[in-house]
Amino acid sequence: MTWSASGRLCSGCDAGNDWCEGADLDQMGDVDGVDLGLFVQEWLYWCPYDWPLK
Ligand SMILES: [Ca+2]
Repeated sequence: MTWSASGRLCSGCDAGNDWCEGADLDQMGDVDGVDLGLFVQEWLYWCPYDWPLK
């Protein structure tokens, strides 16, 4: 994975554009390696922490 070294994938994310349609997972205003890490982390869980399922 080299995404984190490539810098921002997208910027200008805010509540007005639904945080780049949900891609800006940490809602910091841009889509970068941090968001990719969060995405992978959630994807690896059997059940993501924000899902209401038990
Ligand atoms: Ca982000």
